Amino acid sequence: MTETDLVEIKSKTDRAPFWNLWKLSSHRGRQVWNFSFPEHIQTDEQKQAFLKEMEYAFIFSKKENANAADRVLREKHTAQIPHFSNSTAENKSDAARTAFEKGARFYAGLQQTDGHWAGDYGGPHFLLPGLIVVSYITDSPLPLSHQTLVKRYMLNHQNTDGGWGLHIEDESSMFGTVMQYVALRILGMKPDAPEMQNASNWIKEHGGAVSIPSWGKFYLSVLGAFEWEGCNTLIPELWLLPRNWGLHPGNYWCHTRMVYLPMSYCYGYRVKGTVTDLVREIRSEIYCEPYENIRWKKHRFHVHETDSYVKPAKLLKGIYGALNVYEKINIKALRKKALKFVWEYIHAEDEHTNYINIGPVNQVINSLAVWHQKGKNSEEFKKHVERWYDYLWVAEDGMKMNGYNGSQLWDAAFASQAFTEGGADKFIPETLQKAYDFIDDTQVKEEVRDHRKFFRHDSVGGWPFSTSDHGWPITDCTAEGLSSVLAFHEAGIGNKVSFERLAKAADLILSFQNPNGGWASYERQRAGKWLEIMNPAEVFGDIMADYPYTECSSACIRALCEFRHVYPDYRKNEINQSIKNGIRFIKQKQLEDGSWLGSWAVCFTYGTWFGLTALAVAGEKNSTEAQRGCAFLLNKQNADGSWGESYRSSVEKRYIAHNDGQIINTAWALLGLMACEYPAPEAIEKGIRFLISKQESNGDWPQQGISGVFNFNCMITYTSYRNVFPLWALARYIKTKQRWDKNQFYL
Ligand code: LAN
Repeated sequence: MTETDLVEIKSKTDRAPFWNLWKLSSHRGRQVWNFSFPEHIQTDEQKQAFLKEMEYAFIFSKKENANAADRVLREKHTAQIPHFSNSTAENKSDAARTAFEKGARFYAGLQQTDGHWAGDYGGPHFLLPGLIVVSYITDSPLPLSHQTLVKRYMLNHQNTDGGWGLHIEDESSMFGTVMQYVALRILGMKPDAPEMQNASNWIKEHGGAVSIPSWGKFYLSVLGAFEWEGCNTLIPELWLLPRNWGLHPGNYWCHTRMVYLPMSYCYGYRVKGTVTDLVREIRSEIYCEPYENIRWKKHRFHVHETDSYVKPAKLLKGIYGALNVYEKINIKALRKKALKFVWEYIHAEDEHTNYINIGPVNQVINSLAVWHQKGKNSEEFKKHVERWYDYLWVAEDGMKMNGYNGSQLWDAAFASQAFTEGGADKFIPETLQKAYDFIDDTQVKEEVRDHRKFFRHDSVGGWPFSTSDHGWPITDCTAEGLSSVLAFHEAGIGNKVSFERLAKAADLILSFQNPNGGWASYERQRAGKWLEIMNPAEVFGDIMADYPYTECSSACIRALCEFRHVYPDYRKNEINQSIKNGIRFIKQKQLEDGSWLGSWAVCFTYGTWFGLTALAVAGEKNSTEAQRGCAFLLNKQNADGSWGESYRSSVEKRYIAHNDGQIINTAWALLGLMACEYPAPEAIEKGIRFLISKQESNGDWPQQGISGVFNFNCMITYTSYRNVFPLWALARYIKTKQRWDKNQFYL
């Protein structure tokens, strides 16, 4: 099908009736998309024909912009929102106020009945195929309605060269391409379909799937389309090392730990699905030579250059060499003991998180381990499968797998702070009350069982990134949760979160701090940077340990400052000292040019907003560091008042401008400048004018480039950022302008 054919079909199909058959249910943050056929569709043939038609309603062109705008949800929920043209008010604060109110009302329209904001959290291309592979091995296919949209999503995101990247904006890579190819075959695409031909040409022209990175080798091995022999060992015995050895997996970053866990299970048992006819066909389609002739061992370290972000250290090769030898002689009793512990741990993580698991990768691989251990009909496996649906998201580009079970708490906390700062309680009080209730409900209230045994930091008092059922607390999510509750209380909204619970949050934040003053993401840093030489995942950077980050540290410092402001006597000396050490860390992380590198969003505007915010709340607005940070930002402003960074900034760790001004980067830069009360009214007003000019008539903002990132190389969608951050910047501008009008400049 050519591009013009697609456009024609698109305009012929009225999408809304199809989109509306997908309904999102929300309960305490749990988001699940449900589909039902219209009543008149009864027979299997009718259903199949109907799904074919539905697929057309999800055709999406990534040519101009690979980022969908979350329209399936948004159009349904905001259909009633009136459209107004942008304010042409002469008075700048009136224009900003109108834009804020319009934007806040729009965003309020998206709030779910349980108080949270649901949204697209897709982006990576290696998650969904992993699920499809596991659903195939375990003979637990998704419903046909879901399969149709999954297939459509993958086809929509195919690059013109026939491949797929690590994420939606990326150039084609072996990992992305082979994984989508295999998933599409499982979903029924025939190898002679033009899309599949293009994909297999890409794979073959690049030397075949033998050079897929290690995580791809893993998925193909369990499927039976790669041999375990071609994988470096995922030795389960590491779990038996003495706990205080750096190499013990209990010291790894929790995401790496929790992915390695079920991977080591599958490796230990050499889990492999039935080699079906389809698997045999796939074997013959993704390699350049006959499957039987492949010398697997040779390919253990073979990674195509398109995929090689982190080159394996020589030492790693040496260590693997030794471990691979051990693998031949592995001591049975030790292996048995290690696998017993691994299984116990998998089960504990399942229980701790109500089968959601910490993330999308271990959710799926745990499912496989549970299927292997307990069988398809076990309660445990069924509970796993139920949670697959918590990760699936429907947007106008089809069905994707979210990078987490959602960003519920995170989005609610930011929205609440933007709303309270702008005084939105005056016109949407119920929205704020419901957000408060959601945040109240989401705070962790109980410790998980055996948390020390399973290497968990304390949880009580913390906030997770998503839902209370998920429950892993995070440093900065705890901080944003605390800050938002304090902001609500100051605005006179809600009173259910008691002083004791706020103090517990502050306690937890204190306990998360590292000796160097900084905060990592989920835990204190447990291993040094040296552990990166053990990084076996070639596509991700800084994955082995949890390092202190500017963003996490800034959020914690701010929450502690705000807490101290309301409760000055609680653990006074410790909090003062903690803030001081935190600020020292923030200053240390500042780069030569005055900026801060962002690790969890794109990129220097994000990091610098956090760096500046920490300094500002700790009373260092006029420090040289703050001045240098602000000067950096001013230096990067575009002529139209905007800021804009390409995702390549994160990958290359240097400022790379986007072709267009980006709403989200602009908002972050403005928030940073205004947090420091930087006396640059013209620059700030120009930025604000840019934000207002981009606002759509219903109060939404357009979805531009992808804005989230992890491990520096993989991008992830934050659909809420385009609403929440401009709103927050407008709110702050309204206050700033009032000060300026009274001639109250900081300097
Ligand atoms: C997230 C999402 C939230 C994010 C913030 C809270 C925004 C950040 O400030 C700290 C780091 C954190 C918690 C974070 C870490 C990495 C995650 C968990 C993700 C980006 C969501 C998905 C990603 C996870 C690692 C994806 C699975 C891939 C692997 C390499 C395991």
